[in-house]
Amino acid sequence: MLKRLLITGANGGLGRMARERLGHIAETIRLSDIVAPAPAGEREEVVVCDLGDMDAVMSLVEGCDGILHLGGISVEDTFDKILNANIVGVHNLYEAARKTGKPRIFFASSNHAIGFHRQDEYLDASANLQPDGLYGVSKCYGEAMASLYHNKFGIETAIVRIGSCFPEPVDHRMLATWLSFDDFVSLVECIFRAPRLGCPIIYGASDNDLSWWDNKAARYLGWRPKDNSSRFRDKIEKTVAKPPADAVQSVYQGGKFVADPIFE
Ligand code: NAI
Ligand code: 15L
Repeated sequence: MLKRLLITGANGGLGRMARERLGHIAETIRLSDIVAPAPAGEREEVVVCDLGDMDAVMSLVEGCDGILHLGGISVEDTFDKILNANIVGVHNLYEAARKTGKPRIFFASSNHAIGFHRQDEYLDASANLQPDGLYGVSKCYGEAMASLYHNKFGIETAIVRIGSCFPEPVDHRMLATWLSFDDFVSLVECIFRAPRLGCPIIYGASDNDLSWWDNKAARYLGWRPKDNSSRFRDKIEKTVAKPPADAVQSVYQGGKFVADPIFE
C-alpha cells in the first residue's frame, strides 16, 4: 500500500471519481487542484495549488510516494493556459519528484497525442506521435518528460493515453475510445501495485469490440479491462446521428479535435 498518494486535478471529472473510488490504495490521499476540492475527510489532505507555481508544487509533492497526475488543461485551449498548466506544470511536477523521493507517477496523457492517426490504423506503443492540437502537443511533452526522468533518474511513470473516460460512450467515435470508470480504477490499482513499472505507454481504453490500439507491450502489468462499449451501440445508433464517412469524427482518431483552430 502507498503511504501517500497525491491526486492532482482532484476537482475535475476524473479527479472526483478517483477520490470516491481509490481511497484504499494509500494510507493518506492528498487532493490538489487550482480550484478548491471539497474539504478533507478521514485520511485525506486538501491542498489548493497552481501547477505552474514551482515552490507550491515542491511542497505539494513532498512526502508522496505516488502521484495520480490528472491536473491541467484537458481540452484544446490558448497556448498561455496550456503552457502554464501542462508544460510548466509538468516540468514542476517532475522536478519536485526528482528532488523529493522519486514517487511513482500515473501521467494522464491523451489520445490527442496521436489524434492525427487515421481510424483505420492500429497503433501500438511504438506509434509515432501525431498530436491534433496544442493540447495534444502538451501531452507529447509530458510523455517526453516521463521518458527523460525515467532514463536519467529512474522515476517510474505509466504514460496512459486515455481515450474517453466518461460514465458511458456518447457518440460513434467513443465506441472505440471509451474507458469505463471501473477499468480506469483497475488500471490505477494495477499501476501502483505493480512490483516493477518502468515507463510503459498504455492505451487507456476498455475491452471494446471496436479498437484502434494494441496494449501488448504493457501486458506484463496484468491490467485486463473488462468493460465493452458494445452494450451502448444500439443506444448510440438510435439517438446520435452518424457523422458522414469523410467527416473528421469518422476519419481521425482524435475526432473533432483535429478540426479545432489555434485559440488566441
Ligand atoms: P478536467 O478538466 O475535468 O479536470 C482537470 C482539473 O485540472 C480541473 O479540476 C482543473 O481545475 C485542474 N487544473 C487546471 N489547470 C490547473 C493548474 N494550473 N493547476 C492545478 N490544477 C489545474 O479533466 P478530466 O476529464 O478530469 O481529465 C483529467 C486528466 O486526464 C487531464 O489531464 C486530461 O487531459 C486527461 N484526459 C482525460 C480524458 C477523459 O476522457 N476524461 C481523456 C484523455 C486525457
Ligand atoms: C481528452 O483528452 C479530453 O480530456 C476529454 O475531455 C475527451 O475530449 C477525450 O480526450 C476524447 O478524446 O474523447
